[in-house]
Amino acid sequence: MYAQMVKSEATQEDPEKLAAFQARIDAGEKIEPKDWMPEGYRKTLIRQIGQHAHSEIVGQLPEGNWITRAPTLERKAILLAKVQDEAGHGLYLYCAAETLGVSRDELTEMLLDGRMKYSSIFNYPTLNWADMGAVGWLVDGAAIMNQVPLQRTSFGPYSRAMIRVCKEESFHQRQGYDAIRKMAEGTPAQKKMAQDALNRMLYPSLMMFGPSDKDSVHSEQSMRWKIKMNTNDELRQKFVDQTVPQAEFLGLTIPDPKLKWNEERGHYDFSEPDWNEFHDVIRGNGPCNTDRLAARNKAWEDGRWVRDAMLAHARKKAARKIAAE
Ligand code: BYC
Repeated sequence: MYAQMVKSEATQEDPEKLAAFQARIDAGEKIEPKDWMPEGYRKTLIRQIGQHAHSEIVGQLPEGNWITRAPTLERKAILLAKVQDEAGHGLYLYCAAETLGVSRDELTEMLLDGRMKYSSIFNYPTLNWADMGAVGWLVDGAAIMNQVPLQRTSFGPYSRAMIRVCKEESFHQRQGYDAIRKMAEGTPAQKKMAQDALNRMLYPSLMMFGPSDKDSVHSEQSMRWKIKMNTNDELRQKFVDQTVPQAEFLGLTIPDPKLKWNEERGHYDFSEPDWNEFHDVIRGNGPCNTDRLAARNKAWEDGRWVRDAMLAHARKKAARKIAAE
């Protein structure tokens, strides 16, 4: 429906303006907030950037859950810094979305009442310390795989936000790999925990790339506009190809009996994710959807007095300034 709406808006827009806009995109120019843009382009960006920002914010919850239980002071400090970085990523992205004419409060309200999505991965629980390693290694690994090409996305503020996010995210991925490596090289019980975390996290991480290309609603138009630089399946394949040798180095087994190097394709063959599970999770029925939204709603309500106080202060300050003039 959304894709149809974007298309029908495009047909009502001035064809000359649309052609000139597409020519700028094709020439690799960046589109800036004050430039003319098709309404569908603006809406698609608000959806994707907003969803991405929400993912960063909700994504703090599964890891935040382990800060007080980190096994050493060093791991605690690293995890704390990482979770704070995710909050920062959310803010860069909300700022980029705001340049398109939507406020952060509006976006937040759409997240809280379920009108906007966030990444499916954050609806899975983090059960033990090995999961912290797996999140950094696999979840941040999948996120970077998606975000590195987005540094070249056509919308200037989004592209610039991605450049900063990717710098920090590569540290996140490495800290995760280091944490899981310690477990994989530890006692048999620790190695078992690392394998179990990989078993549970791999497929939800593969789902982060979105539905298969044949079912992706937005890919075609978004790629034409360079809002997306690759298809979902291209990035998923790249991620599998990168992850297999990393798992081998750890002495862990990829939980897929069909995994096999395909000489002809020059890629690994692997089993498709369970798309029923994926759709179920994005419809709100994953293991943690209710908890995640309840936590974000509570944080929003708990922070209301701070927002009210700051607004009251800003209004008083403005009134004093006017009175003094
Ligand atoms: N989860 O047409 P498609 C992080 C939805 S956070 C939920 O292929 P599109 C981190 C999609 O929205 C990293 N929903 O869509 C943070 C659409 O539904 P609507 C987050 C999904 O947009 C903290 C429908 O399915 N990264 O790194 O062309 C701690 C059809 O899909 C998902 C980003 O957000 C999903 N996995 O492509 C640690 C990257 N997949 O909106 C780490 C930016 C699809 O029509 N986003 N849907 O109702 C993108 O690159 C694209 O939006 C996607 C999907 C590749 C995700």
